[in-house]
Amino acid sequence: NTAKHPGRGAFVLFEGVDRCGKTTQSQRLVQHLKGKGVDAELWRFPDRFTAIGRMIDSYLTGETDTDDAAVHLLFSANRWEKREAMLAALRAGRTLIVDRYAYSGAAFTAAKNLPGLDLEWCKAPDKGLPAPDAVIFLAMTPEAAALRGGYGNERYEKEEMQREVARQFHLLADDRWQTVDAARSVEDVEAEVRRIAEDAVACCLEGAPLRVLWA
Ligand code: 2DT
Repeated sequence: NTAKHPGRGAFVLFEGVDRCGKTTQSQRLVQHLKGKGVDAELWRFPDRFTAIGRMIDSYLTGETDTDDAAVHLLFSANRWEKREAMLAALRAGRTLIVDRYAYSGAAFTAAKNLPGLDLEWCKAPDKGLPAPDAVIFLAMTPEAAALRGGYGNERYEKEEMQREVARQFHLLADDRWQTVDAARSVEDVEAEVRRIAEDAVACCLEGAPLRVLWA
């Protein structure tokens, strides 16, 4: 009985290297879904507006230097502190379109190639967080991304780092992962994004269970 059990919202995640179009596509997707009557909301990680998020922001802008392991755990804690609100929104039937999450968390730290901080170590603190129903990986080479107006001034916005991040992302691809060629027009990418998101919304309405990372 759909009236009594309206189903839950979907958790649709965008991942990809810097400048691949995540922010544009996630914003457009929310507008599109709303236009179709879906209760949809845009979230992004890091959420720089919590106390933990302000520490992360100050690290990213270069204002402070933080130990790599410690800052990795801050990024993870920044997801854990949003977990209850995320679960409540999904249960209330709200679809969350999320710009970066634990896949960025693992890929960026692992990309530093530091002793002890391998991909398994990087994934560990996020184990048990709500898992996305679909990961839309906007695939683009760091070279092509760099041509899109260049990188900004934040800590990780360098081509060499982005190349290593892309390599780590490929190691993280799982059964939720859908690769979308992002080196096309905004409209072409958007058409594919809409199809993936609408599928996820439909599955969740029908009661697809919410999973946890990294299962
Ligand atoms: P934005 O440019 O999207 O605000 O990202 N990052 C992100 C990590 O290193 N770990 C994480 O867990 C997350 C979510 C990616 C800011 C930068 O922070 C990186 C780019």
